[in-house]
Amino acid sequence: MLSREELVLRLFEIEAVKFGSFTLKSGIVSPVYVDLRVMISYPSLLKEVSELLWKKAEEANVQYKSLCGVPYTALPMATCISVDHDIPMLIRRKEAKDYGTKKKVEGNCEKDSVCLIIEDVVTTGSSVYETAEILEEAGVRVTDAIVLLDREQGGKANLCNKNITLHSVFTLTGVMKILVEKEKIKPNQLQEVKSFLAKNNSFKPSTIHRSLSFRERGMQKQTHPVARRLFDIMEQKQTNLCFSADVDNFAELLELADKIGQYICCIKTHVDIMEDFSAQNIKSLKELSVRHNFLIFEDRKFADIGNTVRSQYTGGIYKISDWCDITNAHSLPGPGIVSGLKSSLDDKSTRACLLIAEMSSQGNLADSKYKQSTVEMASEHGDFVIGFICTSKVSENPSHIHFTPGVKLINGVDGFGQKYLTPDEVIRRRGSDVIIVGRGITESANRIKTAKEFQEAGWMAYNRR
Ligand code: S5P
Repeated sequence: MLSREELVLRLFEIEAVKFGSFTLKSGIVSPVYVDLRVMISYPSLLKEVSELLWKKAEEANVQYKSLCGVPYTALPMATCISVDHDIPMLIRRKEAKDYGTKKKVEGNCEKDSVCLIIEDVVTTGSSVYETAEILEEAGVRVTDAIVLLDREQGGKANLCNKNITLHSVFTLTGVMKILVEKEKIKPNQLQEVKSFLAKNNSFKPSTIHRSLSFRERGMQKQTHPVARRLFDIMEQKQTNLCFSADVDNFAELLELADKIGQYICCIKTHVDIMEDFSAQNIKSLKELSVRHNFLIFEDRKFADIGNTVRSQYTGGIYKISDWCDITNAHSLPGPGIVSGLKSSLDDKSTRACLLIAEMSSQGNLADSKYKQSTVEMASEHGDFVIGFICTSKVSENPSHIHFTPGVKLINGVDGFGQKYLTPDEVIRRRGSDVIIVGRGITESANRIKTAKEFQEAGWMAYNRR
C-alpha cells in the first residue's frame, strides 16, 4: 500500500490534480483543476484509491448493505470495493432506459436497506444528492457518502442539509499542503487556491430558513399577503395539511370540508371533475373556508400562452379567479403564463399562484434545469407567485411555500405511476412545507380520523426539522 503522501504525489504525477489557470465550464477561472478520470489508465493506483475509500467507511463506522458509485468516474472505484470486499453493488443509470422496465437503478434494491455512495470529487455535492434521490426512489436509504477529494466548496454542508454525511479521504487544501511540503508547488499557490475556494463556496448560510418558523416566514417583508395568510393559518391551527378533495359532487365535498376543516390549512379542488358545479356551491365552500379558516386552492394547472390562460382563469363557467385564493401553473410556456394570469387581477394581494417545479408522477420530464428555471421565474413574479408544487424544497427564499403531492402514511406507487412518500420524508427530510393528501384520506374508512392523523404527522415532521 502507498502512504497518503505517496498517493498524493502519484495523483500529481499523473496530472489528476493540476495547478495554474483554468477556465471552467461556468466561465470562472480557477487556479486548480481536478480530473480523476485519468485514474482508469493506472489500475494499481485505482485499486489503492478504492481501498482507501473502503477504509474511510470502516473508520467512520458506516453501516451499509450495498454501495453505489456516482457515474461515471466513481463507478470503477465502487466496483473494486465491491469485488474486493464482497459488498453488493448498485448502478445508477445516467438516463432511465426508454424501453422495457425504465429502471433508473440496476442491482438488487433491498427495500429500506442502506446504500453507501462512493464519489471521486465533491464540489457542491449535487451529483451525490442526485444519486441519493434516485436510489431512494428505488427504495433504498442513503445516509453517508465517501469521497476521495472534497474541494471544500460547500458540498459537505449542502449534503449535511440533506441529511447525508460526507466523509472525505482528502481535502483539496490537505492535498496541497502535502505538495507544498514535498516542494511540488509553492506556498503562494496554496494561498491562491484558499482564497479562490473562499470566494467560490456553494453553501449559502441563508439556508438557515429551514429553521425559521412558518410564522417568521410569514413576517418577511417580501412575503405575499396570500402566503402570509397561509403561514398564519398554519401556525394558528398547527397544520400543514392541504386536503385534495378529488370527489365529483359538492354534497360530498362540502361535507368533507365541514368535517375535516379544522385539520387543514388549505383545500385543493379540481372544479372540472365536479358534476354539479354552480356559483351557489362555490359560495357554500367559501363560507366553510371562512368558518374553519382555510384557503381554497384550485389545482387548474394552467399550461397555455398568457392570453389564453387569462381567459381560462377569469372566464368560462368556472370563473376561477373569482373564488380561489391560490391556483397553479406549469412554467413550460415561459413567463408569459404568469403575466397573463396576473394581468386579469385588479387586486393582486388576494390571489396567488404556485408554479409546478416538479411532479410526483414517475417518468415526468421536469429535470433539474427545468426546476431551476422555474424557481427563477417565480422570483421575478413575487407579486403573484408564492411558491411551488414540488417533491422537495427547491427555493432558498423563505417567502416561498413548497407544496408536495403524492403523500400517504406509507411509501408506494399507484396503478398510474403516482409515487407516494410519507409526511416525515416530505417535510423533515426533503424540506417541503405543505403535504397535499387526496386518496390517503378519501379512500379511508374513517376519513375524519385519517385527516387528523395526517395533520399530526405533517405537523410533527415540521417540528422535528
Ligand atoms: O405532481 C403533482 C401535482 C399535483 S397538484 N402530482 C399530483 O398528484 N398533484 C395533485 O395532487 C393531483 O392532481 C391530485 O389532485 C393530488 C394527489 O392526489 P392523491 O390521491 O394521489 O393523494
